[in-house]
Amino acid sequence: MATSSHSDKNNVIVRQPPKSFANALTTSQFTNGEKPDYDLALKQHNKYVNTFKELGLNVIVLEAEEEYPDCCFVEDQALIVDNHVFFPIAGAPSRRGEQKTVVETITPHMKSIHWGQESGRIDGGDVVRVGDIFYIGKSKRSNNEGVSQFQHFLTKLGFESYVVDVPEYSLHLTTLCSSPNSNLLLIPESSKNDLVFTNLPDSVEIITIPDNETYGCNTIGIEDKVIISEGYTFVKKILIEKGLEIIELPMSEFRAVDGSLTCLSLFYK
Ligand code: CIR
Repeated sequence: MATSSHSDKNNVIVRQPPKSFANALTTSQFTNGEKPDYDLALKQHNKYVNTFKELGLNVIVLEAEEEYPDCCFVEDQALIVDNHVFFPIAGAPSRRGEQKTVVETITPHMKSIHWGQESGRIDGGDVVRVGDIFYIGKSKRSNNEGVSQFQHFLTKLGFESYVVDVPEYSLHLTTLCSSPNSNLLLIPESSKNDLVFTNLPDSVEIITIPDNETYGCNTIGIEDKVIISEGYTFVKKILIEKGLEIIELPMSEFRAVDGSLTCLSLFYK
């Protein structure tokens, strides 16, 4: 989800992993450094795409770009808020060239277009929307200038936003948490004190997830359904108890390179 509201997900842009996927950037936050398997990643990606089709979304599949091993993580290349877009300068220099095709695809559908300026850095993975409040991660991939440019964009659109310091052990803010609907926020137990969500409304319940399911904290909410990563039993059980319908997807190959469910998609109305 990152920046779109739960009911605004009519169209989704995804990109298939390239054959060079084994060279994607990774801090091995969730693994022991194993390389991802391209064939399995493609199968997992196809399931991801089919899920959106089955949910009735219009799915736009971009072609893989071999020179960009991380190109399937389209979330990082555009911040779409109610069909207004902010194109950031991505934090990782090796990923900046991925943006061109994303820009060409999205631009015709947007009400307004805004560009990140030097020396600002921010990735889509740094942003979590909780209802109508935006939390912006100050992470390995963002800097104060990038965060403040995006906040300016949000302020002009009438949204409140707050900065959250992302701990060193994590890549992005979305790597650690998500808001599967406007009233829930999933956070791993040991990150609870590290992540400060200023002015979180009382209506939002924080669900603390055991640390061995940290990767499972990244989810995608679409209306009353939630897509979660396969194998996270606590996350699954608690979201079912909250009355949500769960769709589980295998994500092992994306997890190997620090990629979560939200990283693979960009939604717009
Ligand atoms: C990277 O390091 O940039 C990719 N391997 C993973 C990007 C994950 N994207 C995200 O959290 N939005």
